[in-house]
Amino acid sequence: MRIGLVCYPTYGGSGVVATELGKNLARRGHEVHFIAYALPYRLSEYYENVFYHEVKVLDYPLFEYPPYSLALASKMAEIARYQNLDLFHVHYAIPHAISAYLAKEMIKDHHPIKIITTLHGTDITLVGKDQSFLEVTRFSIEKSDAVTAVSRYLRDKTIEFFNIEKNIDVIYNFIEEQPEQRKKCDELRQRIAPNGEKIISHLSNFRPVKRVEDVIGVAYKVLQEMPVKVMMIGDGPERSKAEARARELNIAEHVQFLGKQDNVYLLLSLSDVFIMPSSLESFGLAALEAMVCGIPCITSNAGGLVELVREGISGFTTEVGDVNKMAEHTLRLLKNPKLHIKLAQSTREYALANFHVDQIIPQYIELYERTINLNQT
Ligand code: GMT
Repeated sequence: MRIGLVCYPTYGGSGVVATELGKNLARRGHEVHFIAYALPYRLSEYYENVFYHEVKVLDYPLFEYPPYSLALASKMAEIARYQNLDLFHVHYAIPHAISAYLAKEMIKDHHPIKIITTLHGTDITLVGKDQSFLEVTRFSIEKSDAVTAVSRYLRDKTIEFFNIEKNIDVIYNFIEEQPEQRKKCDELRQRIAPNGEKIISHLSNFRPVKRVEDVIGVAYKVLQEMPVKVMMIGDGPERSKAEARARELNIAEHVQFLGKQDNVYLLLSLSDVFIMPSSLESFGLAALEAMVCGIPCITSNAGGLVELVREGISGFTTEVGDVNKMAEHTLRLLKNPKLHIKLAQSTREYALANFHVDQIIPQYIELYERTINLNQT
């Protein structure tokens, strides 16, 4: 198949899923054309069967808001025609699904093409639900030839918010087995925790939904009982507040804000516990990435996280904002090596058994084939 993949190319779960999906499809012999405003950040090398098409928006003084959606639609139509695409697979509904619809309409007489939209979370739960985007989100979902959501939670919320009758397939986020990083880890671990402290980590884009201050709250409570080091990986609008909170609590010397990092698997592999206290999470890819490194996760029970974290097997969940309980679970794991070893193993096994790339990619391929064979609507 020849597939046009559209995504946000910067740091963020939806872009990571789209990029890894594209690379895996290409490895299986499909031709993949990424269409985005910048090179997706996990696509920096050459991959056979993978092509990248950059969307440029004309900068003209009249445009207070340069119309990216239109430039994208135009590029999508061009690539579909000249690269003979079979389908568009757009990640994150806004504005990608409506640009896809426009592109499809533009070329339908000479190059009919199908649209698959994958909903990732905030495109529905925050942005798409906003009055300013509600109608266009509903319309673009209805007009997609197939729609997927990354959890049952997200599927159900989408149907409820938008009163949608169309079928939405649930296809979970996926991971690949990570090579053993022990040697590199030992050296780096020594630098981060020179006195043999345990390491707690968090990885996100530091948006308000991530509740990064709760991670600092957990660290504070844990530090009352034992020495730990905390790695805060990523960057975003809430970072300064979290840094200030760590200073206020007088724990700044134990908390390192590492900013955006490329090799997240290496950093996650160093940790003993991963914390994700989000107020909303349609799936929680970062937690899955920690799991495959054998790191037990303490997360909130928001949204799709309960479909990912299996109590006592891959970690523990708590109510959103229950910092005390999160600290309790963290301490229990950090103070009990037997329990920690058991969970580290079951976490990894559970992640690989349920979310391995070889299980998930065929679900997308099957959906592509089914959608391409649908009668033209
Ligand atoms: O988590 C973010 O803020 C980034 C966001 C995105 O769209 O890039 O992530 C969403 O998609 C990921 C991949 O499907 C999911 O694993 C995340 O749970 C989801 N984030 C939220 O729902 C907040």
